[in-house]
Amino acid sequence: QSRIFSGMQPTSDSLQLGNYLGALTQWVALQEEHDAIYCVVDLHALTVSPDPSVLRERTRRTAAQYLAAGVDPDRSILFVQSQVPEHAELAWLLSCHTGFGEANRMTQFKDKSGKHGTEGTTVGLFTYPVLMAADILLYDTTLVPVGEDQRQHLELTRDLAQRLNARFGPDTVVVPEPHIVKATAKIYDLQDPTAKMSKSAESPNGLIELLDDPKVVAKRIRSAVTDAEREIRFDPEAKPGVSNLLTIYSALTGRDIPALEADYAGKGYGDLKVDLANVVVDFLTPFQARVHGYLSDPATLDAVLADGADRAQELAGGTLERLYDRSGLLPRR
Ligand code: AQP
Repeated sequence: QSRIFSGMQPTSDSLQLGNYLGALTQWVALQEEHDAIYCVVDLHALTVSPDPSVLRERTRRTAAQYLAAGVDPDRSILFVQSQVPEHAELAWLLSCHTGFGEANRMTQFKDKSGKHGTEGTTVGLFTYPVLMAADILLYDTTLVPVGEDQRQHLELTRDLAQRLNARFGPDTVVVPEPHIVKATAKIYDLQDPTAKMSKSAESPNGLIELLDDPKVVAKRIRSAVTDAEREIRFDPEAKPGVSNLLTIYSALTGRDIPALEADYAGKGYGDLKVDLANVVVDFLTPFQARVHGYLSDPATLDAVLADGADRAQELAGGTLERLYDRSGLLPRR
């Protein structure tokens, strides 16, 4: 039996379509067959200095979106990272096994700190991948469903796991595998279809947020950047904009790409965009109603999360104890 772990940062009021298609839909599918643990990684969100009351609200909103997407707290463990202190504790231990140069090679850090240069950034942003490794290794995770942008962080997690096993014995931690579904591994920005869609994109025009007004979403899809040809064909190299629209269409309807190409033979980009806008709005409308339902009862939502934290902590505590022991830390009694 595989053990699944994954998380997302509460860095925005809403998740975006890339988070949903790249990760969240896989989470929901995987919980059917496996033991799954899903986390709102609020400690990670601290790396971008959020306003405290905004962070709290976004943490609940993120959890509500997991539930609305179909994460089932009776089947999976659903919790908030900061409520299980073992995450931060293991991150310290792992940081003592991570090479500075190794951490320095993480491209996401370069992208995210780039604008301000390393002088204007925090140590937390730099060590973010170490905390992520702790999240995963704490639960003896075998599979981590993520989008393509997390592949390098997963590699670091695997390297750290192998290092611990070489140092402290082969059964010290489980070495996890990424679970990246190729078709939806990277959803692109509608205005810049060579850049990944991101919650914290500089311009919102290329972004589809799950909690956006459906009218705004439809307009953004209709204004998506395509190319100067007329043919609706899946070719990510030559036609990144059209290919991205086809990917989204296919993922939300379950219709495969060749079938969509056949449906749109002889039709124009405008037809594709109008139909896709309808598909996305039909998905978002009931999704948003479910999210608002969960958010209208924060006490129940908090109780679900607290219960998840209790269950997660039981597993995390055992792993941390094992690692502390093998590291030579003196037990309290
Ligand atoms: N565009 C994308 N296509 C496919 N998968 C994606 N993911 C993110 N963007 C896309 C996947 O969603 C999960 C979210 O992880 P995260 O919250 O830790 O943040 P991230 O990867 O940095 O995603 P964002 O949306 O771009 O957030 P910000 O702007 O806060 O950095 C991961 O599994 C990721 O692979």
